[in-house]
Amino acid sequence: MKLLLAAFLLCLALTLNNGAPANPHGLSALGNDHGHPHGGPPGNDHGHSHGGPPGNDHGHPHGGPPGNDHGHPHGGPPGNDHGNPHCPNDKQDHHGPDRCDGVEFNAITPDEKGTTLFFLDNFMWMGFHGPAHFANESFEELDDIHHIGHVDAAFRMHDEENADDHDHIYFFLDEKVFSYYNHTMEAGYPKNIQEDFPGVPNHLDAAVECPKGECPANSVLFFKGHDVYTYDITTKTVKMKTWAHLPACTSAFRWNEHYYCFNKNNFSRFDPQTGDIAPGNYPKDARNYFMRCPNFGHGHGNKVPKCSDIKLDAITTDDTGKTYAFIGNQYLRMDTNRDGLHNFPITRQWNETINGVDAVFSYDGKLYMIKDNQVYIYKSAVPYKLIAGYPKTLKEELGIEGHVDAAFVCNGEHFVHVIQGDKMVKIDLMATPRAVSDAIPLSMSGIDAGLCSSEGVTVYKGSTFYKFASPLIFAASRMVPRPNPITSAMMVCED
Ligand SMILES: [Ca+2]
Ligand SMILES: [Ca+2]
Repeated sequence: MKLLLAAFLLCLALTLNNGAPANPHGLSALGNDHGHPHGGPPGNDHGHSHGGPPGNDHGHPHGGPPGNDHGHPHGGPPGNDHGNPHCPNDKQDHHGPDRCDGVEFNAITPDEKGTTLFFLDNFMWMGFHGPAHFANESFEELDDIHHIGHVDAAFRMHDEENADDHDHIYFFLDEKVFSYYNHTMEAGYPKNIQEDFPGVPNHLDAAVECPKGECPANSVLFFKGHDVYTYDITTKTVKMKTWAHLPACTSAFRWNEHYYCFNKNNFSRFDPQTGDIAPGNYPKDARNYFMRCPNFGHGHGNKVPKCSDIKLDAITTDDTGKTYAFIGNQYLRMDTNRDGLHNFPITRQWNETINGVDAVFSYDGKLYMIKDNQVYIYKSAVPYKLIAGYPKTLKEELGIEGHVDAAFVCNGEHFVHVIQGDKMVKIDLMATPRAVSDAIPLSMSGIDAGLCSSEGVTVYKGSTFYKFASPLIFAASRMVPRPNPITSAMMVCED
């Protein structure tokens, strides 16, 4: 009896581990997505050499799925995500397929909560690790109504102006389209594809959303062989192109603003406007990145940093609402938690800042990056382009000298607050020449980064942050408030 109980507890522990997001191996400066997967999404690879062996884009080994999309805390051993054959009640006992065998998915899409769904025949995986389930346990009508047994293509609608459709998951089966929200099918579905998406063919191979900013307009890319139908959601018009240079996508997936075309068990990162494959050694085996498989993934043994070891260099929110944190030669988009956090080399977006940054602020559609005594100004649009004539010196551009710890501009203001040691100076960005209008002694020093938003000022110091209602209150504060710890919900780190 005692033995049985012990066996049960062991199974329970293993099951819990299996349920945790993938993780473990790699990580990088900013860490991994909530602790988990490591290292690397397949994104990074531009062929730059920032050190490290091939395949390693951060100078760290990585590998592993791009992050945790469940928002679970992570943990769990690297490797085997298919459960434990010794546990009688393990969910995978229905003998579903094993994605570590090297499968060709039928479709891949995030759901409305940011969990990535992988479809194969009538099975579905939720997240980057864990067992397969029957797809009709989650999307009942796909099978009950249609009895087709597989999904041709799927995507998550991005249409913020249309709340009735935004974040809905669309599935394509033969000539039909299904729309789901929160795993519930919308009234009126399924429809014929042409009824909902005029000009888009039946029997699709793959589909992926492409929001405005990444495509010229909010769009969906539909793939059929090498033909790509770019469907404009607003005008309901289609443009067809043939991308013979890209493998025929049997599923397509947008993750952290990057686009992945899957073919067999491999994937290639591509440009959604041209179909050009990103630099790097594509195609790559999905098992090294998008799932946790024994003997796959790089960098086994590498650790996600502890949140208590995190130290930001800079943070800013640009005019489009994207929040970037910078650590070393890496950056992290902090407003994309829902779909998993992941860090990338800074040079991927800002070519010239190869040695990292000291402070970054956003003003008037531009990103100002300060490193040593240089100021780099980029237009805030992807791809970020250095404005001609930059970098310039701090003295020339802002009228100041010395090391800059942090800098921020509050919404709608034309003053930048620059923190240098234990003082904060205010500079009018509309004045020529630029000159310090105010220098205020601060009650705290050693600040690493600062951000101003509608919620006030947040300053980061080591692994903690402090909030103040406004720059004035921050400047006037004679008492250092209680620090808040940086957590794995904000950064790629382990609590
Ligand atoms: Ca497909
Ligand atoms: Ca700094």
